Amino acid sequence: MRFHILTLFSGMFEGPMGESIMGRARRRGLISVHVHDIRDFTHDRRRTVDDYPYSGGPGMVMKPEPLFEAVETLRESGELGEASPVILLTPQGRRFDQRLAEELAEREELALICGRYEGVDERVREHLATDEISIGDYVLGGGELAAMVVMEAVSRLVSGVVGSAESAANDSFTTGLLQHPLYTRPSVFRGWAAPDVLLSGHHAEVARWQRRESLRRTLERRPDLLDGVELSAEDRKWLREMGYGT
Ligand code: 6GU
Repeated sequence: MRFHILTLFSGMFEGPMGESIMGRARRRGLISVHVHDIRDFTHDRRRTVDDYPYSGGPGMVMKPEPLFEAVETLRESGELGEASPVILLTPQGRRFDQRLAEELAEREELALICGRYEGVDERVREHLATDEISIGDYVLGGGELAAMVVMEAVSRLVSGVVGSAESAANDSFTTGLLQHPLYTRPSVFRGWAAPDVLLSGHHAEVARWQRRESLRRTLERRPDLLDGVELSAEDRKWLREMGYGT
């Protein structure tokens, strides 16, 4: 998976994209992150990337020319495929979730435009971006952190990036349920014992416990998610016992 980032703040990507999952995936050649400074696509002495809104009012608007030129330069040089999505990160975009991460992970390459200031000239949305994404209902100073969120969530779904296929498949949200509680050694910590079943070595019983606890946690914290989950007869029985649907 190749990511192209268009940003005014390249430095923001240096730390986070070099560590942990992303750093390891990059070193192993499973993903690559190419950060492009939008200012490099200006031509005036001041390297102007923003201007006043025609409508008046507060704040500045990102000018269209450097963004168009950046994307067109990448496309013409072959760095960015003609059909690769160009995603504008904006609070007005489609809400990012695991389903969208899975859709994006099927692509070979994504370009992410990080909006800054009060916004981006509308012609960028209309004629340059192919998609718009928001990472949630709150306001960030710009799209940089949102782009990193998208990149990390998508990268985890790229084959080989996360340790085992199983650990990605069992994620909260991939199953549609929140994850069950996890325990590690010591089996008793400050008098608080891990559930006996987990130490039993009885795999089928452990799997049933995990499923039941996933259901319990989802019911307690995110009952809205249960609507989208396929439930077995046993799942339904457990949920009834927990007071769901009664
Ligand atoms: Cl993508 N950008 C900004 N500026 N704020 C956001 C966002 C994006 N997603 C949620 N809030």
